[in-house]
Amino acid sequence: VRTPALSVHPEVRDALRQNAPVVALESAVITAGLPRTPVPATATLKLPAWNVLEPVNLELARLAERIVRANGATPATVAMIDGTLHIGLDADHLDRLARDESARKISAATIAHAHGRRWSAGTTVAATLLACSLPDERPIRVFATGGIGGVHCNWTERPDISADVRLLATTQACVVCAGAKSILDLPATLEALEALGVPVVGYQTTWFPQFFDRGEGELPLTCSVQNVDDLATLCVSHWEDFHQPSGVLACVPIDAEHAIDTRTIAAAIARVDAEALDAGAGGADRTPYVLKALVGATGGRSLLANLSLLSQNVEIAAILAVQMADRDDT
Ligand code: PSU
Ligand code: MN
Repeated sequence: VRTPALSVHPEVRDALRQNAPVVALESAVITAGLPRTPVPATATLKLPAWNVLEPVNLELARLAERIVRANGATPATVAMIDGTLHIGLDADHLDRLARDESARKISAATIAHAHGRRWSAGTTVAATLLACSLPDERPIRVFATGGIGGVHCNWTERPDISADVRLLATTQACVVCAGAKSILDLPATLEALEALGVPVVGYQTTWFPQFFDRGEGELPLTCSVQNVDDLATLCVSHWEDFHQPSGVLACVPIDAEHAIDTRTIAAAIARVDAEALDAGAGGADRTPYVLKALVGATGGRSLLANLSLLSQNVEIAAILAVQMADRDDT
């Protein structure tokens, strides 16, 4: 029997059919972005119903779904389970994926191969965006993540550009993030997005947020909105008025309390990134390696920052999805 390529969770399917709000969630953060172990220090974040005894990656995945629901939308966590691309996971899938040491990371270029091999894997922003367009009912228009992939540093010597950029250019979805990941060439990433027609919109900021850092005074943005209502208006105009095939990148700066000044971690980031390449962790393995090493190098602060910005982005994405669904009714 052939493994089905796609499985849309009945709850997600119903929500899509009824034009009810749905938020897509990526899962590379579950399989490769966060510790697969409990971390007692995460208790200080006082996240709702957070269980410090459970692995951080699993708790974050559960928390993201709770936040989406609490705001009146349906979560659609995307992941590959035994070769089938799932849009919406049940509790058992989520549990298995988070605990699976052999789970991989898949992007646009590797998804069909992983399907053929019946692998389980977390999906990057690229692969999750791909999934957003697949349901027969209607596409998913809102998606929350931590940071997107982009153009890596030293791209002139060693080109490394995430497929996230290409899928952002070709998918009509609003990706709510805290900027691009901290190890990238951010000016080059912004230029690539501009060239491809992806609006980069600051949420209550005129600066490009830099993941751990709020980015104030660094890279100016031409587009900014003060509230979710204006963000929804911009998205709808981008797609409906101007028929743009591209996504919208909504950038929410990390909260000031958990922000880490780029200058204090730039050296650590450069060091662990060089280490990653020396250790042969190139390609898709590069981010997971760097993020893990960075938690050690910052005494755990980068982990708290990551969890804080993720939950914030998910909340804004859920509110956005609800607003966009309300407009569809009219
Ligand atoms: N940013 C982070 N942590 C991550 C990622 C981004 O701070 O784990 C993941 C996202 O899933 C993103 C992916 O889509 O890394 C990009 O990977 P690559 O550069 O291999 O395309
Ligand atoms: Mn890459």
